[in-house]
Order: sequence, then C-alpha cells, then structure tokens
Amino acid sequence: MRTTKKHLAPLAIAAIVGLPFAAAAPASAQDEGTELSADLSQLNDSGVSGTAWGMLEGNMLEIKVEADGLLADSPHAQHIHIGGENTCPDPNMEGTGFEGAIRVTDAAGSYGGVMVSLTNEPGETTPEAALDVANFPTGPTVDYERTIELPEDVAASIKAGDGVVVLHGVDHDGSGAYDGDIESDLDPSLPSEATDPAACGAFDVAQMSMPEEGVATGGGSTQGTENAGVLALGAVALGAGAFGVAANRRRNTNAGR
Ligand SMILES: [Cu+2]
Repeated sequence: MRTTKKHLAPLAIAAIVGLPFAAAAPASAQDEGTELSADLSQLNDSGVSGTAWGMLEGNMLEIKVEADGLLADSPHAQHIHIGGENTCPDPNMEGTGFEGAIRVTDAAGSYGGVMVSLTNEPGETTPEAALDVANFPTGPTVDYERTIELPEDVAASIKAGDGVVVLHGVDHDGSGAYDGDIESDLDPSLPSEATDPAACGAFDVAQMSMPEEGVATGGGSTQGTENAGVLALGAVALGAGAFGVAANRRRNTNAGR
C-alpha cells in the first residue's frame, strides 16, 4: 500500500521535536479513526484530476472531494465503489464505449459497483441514488463535502482499504454536452458520456489511533508534558494539512446533524 508524506508527517514531526507522542496524547485520542486519502487520476483522457479525503469514525464518514477539469455546466455523478479488485482500472484499457472509451461496467472488475452515492443534500447516499443527477456537483470543478452515515458493512470495507472514488461524465467528442449515439450502460436513457468514468482514485487508509505508550521513544526533549501534548496535536493538524483544518471546521458546523 502506498504511504504518502501526509500520513507520515505527524509521527515524523513528533520524532523531530523529540516528543513522547503516545504519553502526551489525551485519552480520547486512543479512539481510532481511519483517515482516507486518494489522488484522483483521469480516465478516458478526461483531463480531470483531484483529490478525495475522508475521516471514518465508526459508521460516520466525513468526506471531501476536490477536482477540476470536468465538463462545465453538466452534472457529475460521483460514488464510492467497492468490489472487484478494489482498484482503478488501467487508464489505457480498451472499453466498449466511444472509440474504445471505458464505460462504467467495463471497469467493474477493477472497482466493483456503487456502494455510496456522493450526492449533495438532500440527495440520498445509497447505491440507488447513483444517477441522482439533480444532486450531484456540476462541473467544471468539484468542491464537495458531506458527512454520511454508512451501512456497517460498507464502513468496514472502506476501513479495510477497499473504497474507490469514481467521478463520472466525459465529453468524448468535445461537443460541450453529454450526447452521442452510445447509450449509458447504467441507464439507456442517458448518453454514455453522462456516466463514463472521468477520474478514479483508490483510498489509502491510515489508522489514526495513537501508538501504545512506550513504543514511540522521545529524543531527549526538555519540554513539559503539557507543552508536548499541544505540540503533538499541532503536528497532527499539520499532517492533515488544509483538509484537516477544513475537517475541524465542518465537524463543528455539522454537530448535531
Ligand atoms: Cu461511480
């Protein structure tokens, strides 16, 4: 599994400043959360790129998707897929769509089926809402965030690293709209362009639980324990980066939802 700098940063910073990382953490930090991150890479030469970030605590998933390069003024279905090999397809794979374009089901062996529909409120987040176009973000950019209660089995699969984020909608012929003769393999009333995958990223998973006391060794810090704790939490925030800051803000605004 790929480990990004983002994941390493908190421990790395703790090591640099010589903190007894575990000892300084408050008791509540022992509760594990699962941080998810994915780089979204283009499929079907869409030119789309982006990132997805998530924090899974129990069955509650806080998720954020940012992307650009999508067809403007058109809705873009976005989902968490689970199944198959729990990966993104080879972007060069030959599909059944426009001039060999990858259609949704062409890649099902890679990323499985839709398990979570990443709609805006009030859209449902169930698989049945996979084509709820009225509640999906509209291109050319996506700046999405929502907190979703997941079914238990879906949460478990995502926690195990099986979640793949897929954004859909590709203007293959450059007409500026979803059109063409090829029907969508999800809904024949739609052109295939409306549902063909535009970007994909498999979630990397990082457990946020603190190491057991004594595992992380301090490096001769003269800091008091209280200060060390503040610094350690600061390092966690730095590690999460801009998304972490946004996440904290969302957690407050979403309280009680
Ligand atoms: Cu999808």
